Amino acid sequence: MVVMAILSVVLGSVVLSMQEGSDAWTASMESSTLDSKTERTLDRIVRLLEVSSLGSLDPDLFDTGDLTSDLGFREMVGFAAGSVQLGPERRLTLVLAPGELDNDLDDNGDGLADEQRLVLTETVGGTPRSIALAKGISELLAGETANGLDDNGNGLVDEPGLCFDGTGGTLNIRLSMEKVTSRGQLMTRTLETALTLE
Ligand SMILES: [Ca+2]
Ligand SMILES: [Ca+2]
Ligand SMILES: [Ca+2]
Ligand SMILES: [Ca+2]
Repeated sequence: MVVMAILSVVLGSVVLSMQEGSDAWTASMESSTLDSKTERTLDRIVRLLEVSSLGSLDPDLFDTGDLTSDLGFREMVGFAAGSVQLGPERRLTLVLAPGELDNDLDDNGDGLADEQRLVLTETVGGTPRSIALAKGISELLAGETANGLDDNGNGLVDEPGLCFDGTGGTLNIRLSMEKVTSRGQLMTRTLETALTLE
């Protein structure tokens, strides 16, 4: 009896520690998946914008305190007759995920409230074509709530989960992405970078 009891305690703790090890492994996998997804998304945005003309951006963006999550831009494709030639109009925008309404609730049942998608639209010959570049972008940048205040102290008020703002010839890009872990916890990653454009 005593041996059985000891054995079951020992086995129980082995099972428990295996379970804990497996949970820790899952959590670290989920964390690094979100890390790389956020990095990839920011990298994709940078690659689109770094070849774009500063003059093709809305100049208001470079006013203090102005920001957008709906950015129009045009790629520099070459030089002709002493001037820069620009490619077709492109636009990066955030749109609510399918099945989501803007109501602070999770309408489509993926565990995220009002999550956004990043969409790239290119207009060639008057015909716009859109593709979704990323899913799971937070409605607001990490640390912000919609209250007219700068809660996360970055100088921007109620900024969206992807936002662009400018200073001089530099475009700041900030991105928060989120997911729900297998244990039901909300996980968020934020990255930012600054691009100097010509
Ligand atoms: Ca919603
Ligand atoms: Ca949702
Ligand atoms: Ca802020
Ligand atoms: Ca706020």
